[in-house]
Order: sequence, then structure tokens, then C-alpha cells
Amino acid sequence: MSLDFKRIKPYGDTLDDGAVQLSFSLPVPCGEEAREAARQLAARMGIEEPQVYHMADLGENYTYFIVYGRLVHTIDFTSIRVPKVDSERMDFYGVNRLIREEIGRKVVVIGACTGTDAHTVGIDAIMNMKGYNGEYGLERYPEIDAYNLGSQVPNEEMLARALELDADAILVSQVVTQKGVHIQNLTELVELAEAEGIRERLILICGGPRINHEMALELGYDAGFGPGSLAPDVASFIVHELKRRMEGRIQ
Ligand code: B12
Repeated sequence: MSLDFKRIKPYGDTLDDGAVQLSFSLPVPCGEEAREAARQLAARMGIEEPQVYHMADLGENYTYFIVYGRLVHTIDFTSIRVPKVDSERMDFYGVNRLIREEIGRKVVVIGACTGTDAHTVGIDAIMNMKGYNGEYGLERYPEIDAYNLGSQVPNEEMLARALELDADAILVSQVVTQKGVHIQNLTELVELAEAEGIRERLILICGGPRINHEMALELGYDAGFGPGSLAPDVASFIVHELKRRMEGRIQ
């Protein structure tokens, strides 16, 4: 069967069968009424023949469900446009060579989990000497001076340190997204930088499991990196952007 990219839908056993699995919780006591409520909700989501395969009592009148069914909706894949970081990706050696040969000085990068966020594993993956998933972190790059400020760093402190270190780029990690706290926190940093008149001097980058490039641009950042990002992705973007800005100044 040939694929119609204008009408794409999930599949399980055979193409276009629409098979999906979803899980959710409801604030109701576990029982047959809860099962029926989950089934009806799934039907309203556009799932045909919904079956509650698993139901578990979460205690205190909350219930968890896993529902299987067939999704009726399709998506026009040909109409999808997603902004992506489009700078050429270089490896560790390529990044260091480009800095040496075309920037001619060390590149200063500071990073942290800001606000109340204490999830340091993501920013460490990007910055730590030992690196992550087979790639060294920025601290290992001889041409990059990398400062990892750790967790729960207030935006004011982040900016003050950026000024003190004359940083080229600020890396902000936001993992907790409950109640939109990341939006508020990321926006505050941009506003502070603008208020201090230093926004244009900085390359502002954010990252985290629920961050993407489009969202980052909307919030006033230069780039956003999501799950699976590695140090060379970020380093490549920084040096290309720095070079672009330097060339802009010369013209
Ligand atoms: C470990 C962990 C913790 C540890 C953190 C320890 C530490 N030092 O980091 C502890 C136990 C402290 C913790 C606490 C909490 N946690 Co927690 N935690 C996790 C967990 C299990 C793993 C996160 C992790 O380490 N991922 C691995 C890293 C490598 O992945 P990553 O962060 O996505 O990073 C990659 C990319 O996103 C990107 N990236 C990340 N940051 C940046 C930054 C830049 C600049 C760039 C370029 C890229 C980049 O690059 C990285 C490498 O590819 C997740 C669940 C999960 N499985 O994801 C929950 C989770 C993140 N935690 C959660 C919650 C709710 C909390 C608490 C609020 C719980 C509570 N009620 O107390 C507290 C909050 C503490 C706080 N003040 O922040 C929720 C968040 C829900 C949400 N949507 O907001 C999650 C998703 C669990 C869940 N399903 O509910 N947590």
C-alpha cells in the first residue's frame, strides 16, 4: 500500500489502522464507573472502539488508565513546517578549529538551571567535562571557557555573572514546566537583559525536555534545544552565530 502523506495516521498492526495507546488519570474513585468515564473520554478524543486495558487505583479517589483504540483523525504531513536550528553541525575538532582560525580568541559560555529548577542533569550533559552519550561537554573544549553555575540560579545572578565574565553565550536549562513556570522564568531573563541594554551582546540559548527552537524564538531567545541535544549541536550554533555577528560588525 502506498503512503498518502496528506492523510497520515498512527498504525499498530497494519498501515492506517489508527492504533494508539494513551494513558491518563482521573480524579474519581477506581471502579466500573471510572472505567466507563475513561472509555467515553477516549471516544470524545476521536478514538474508535476504546478499550480500557489497564486501570489502577492511585488512592485518595484518583484512578489511572491505559486505553487502546483506533484514532479517526489524520494529519497532512506535507503542510507541516517546523523552525529548526539550521547551522551546520561540526564535531568537537571542527568547533575548536573554527574558533582558533576564525574567531581568534576563547569563546566564553555560562550555563545554569535558573529560577527554582534543580534538574542539573541536562545542563551537565551539555557542559560537563566528561560529557554525555559519547560527546565531551563544553568544559572539555580547549577553545571554550565554560562556566556551569549549577542549579536554582536567579536570573539577576545569571546576568551579573555574564557581565563579569564577558560571556558570549548564556545557556539556560528549564526542565520543570508545571504551570508554565519555564515560560515565566525564560521571559524574565530576556526582559532583564533588555532592560540592562545587553540583550544584543549575548547569544541566548535555552534547552530542556519540553523546549524546542520555535518556542525559544517566540520567547526572544536565539535558539532552543530539546531532548537528545549534545554539546556539539550547541557549540556549533554558538560559533556560527558569533561568526555571523562578527562579520555583520565588520561590514
Ligand atoms: C532526576 C529527576 C529529578 C532529580 C533531579 C536531580 C538533578 N540533580 O538533576 C530530583 C529528585 C531532585 C527531582 C526533583 C523534582 N522533580 Co524531577 N525528575 C527527574 C527525572 C527522573 C529525570 C530528569 C533527567 O535527569 N533527565 C536526563 C537529562 C539528560 O535529560 P534532559 O534534562 O531532558 O536534558 C537533555 C535535553 O533536554 C537538553 N537540555 C536540557 N537542558 C538544556 C539546556 C541547554 C542550554 C541546552 C542547549 C540543552 C539542554 O540536553 C540534555 C541532553 O540531551 C525526570 C523524569 C524523566 N524521566 O525525565 C523528573 C521530572 C523532570 N521531575 C519532575 C518534577 C515534578 C520534580 C519535582 C517538582 C518533584 C517534587 N514535587 O518535588 C522536583 C523539583 C525540584 C526542583 N526544584 O527543580 C517532573 C517535571 C514535570 C513537568 N512537566 O514539569 C518530571 C518530568 C517527572 C514527572 N514525570 O513528573 N527530579
